[in-house]
Amino acid sequence: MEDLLRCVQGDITGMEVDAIVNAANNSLLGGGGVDGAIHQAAGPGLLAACRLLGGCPTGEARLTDGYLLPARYVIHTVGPVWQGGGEGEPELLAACYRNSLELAVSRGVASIAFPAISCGVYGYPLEAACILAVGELRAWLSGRPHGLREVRLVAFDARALDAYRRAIEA
Ligand code: AR6
Repeated sequence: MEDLLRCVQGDITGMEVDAIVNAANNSLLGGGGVDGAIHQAAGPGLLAACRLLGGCPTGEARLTDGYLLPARYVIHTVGPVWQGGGEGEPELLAACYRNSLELAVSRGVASIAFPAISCGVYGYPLEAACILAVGELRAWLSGRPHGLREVRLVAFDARALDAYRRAIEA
């Protein structure tokens, strides 16, 4: 099971996996950060598909095709805005990981890449988010049959890669 979960540093938009996860906002109509990069790389077809979805509540996930991306699918999830940790942020972030995996597996996805959801503009503390992501993913993967062969945690910089490495090795 440990072989399934790995971390890499890079740009998620170029990754050759079945699905990449987008750290979106409630409108699903694009934004900055990884969301902006994914929309830019996927082309206008992605925004047109997102418009039909009618938004997404925090903690939930929605699926579209990947359009011009190497990935077949984009799974859009909405992480919590960090407000100090007492507003249900850990539970909502955990739900993002679980709901994204459930949606992926329902479409037969075998490889999936996650960005550090909520760790940019939304301000979730990086170390805590990486520990939560690894714990939630491990628990989910060990709890059911799923068909996944790779779950990739994508760090955009060296600091995030270190945080993922520490969380995976802990
Ligand atoms: N590949 C991988 N990771 C990336 C990339 C990339 N191309 N670009 C940024 N990251 P953020 P959030 C990392 O702010 O905190 C958007 O405007 C980045 O370094 O993209 O969930 C949405 O529309 C950070 O570690 O997402 C929402 O309004 C992580 O991705 C809001 O930002 C997430 O940073 C969501 O905020």
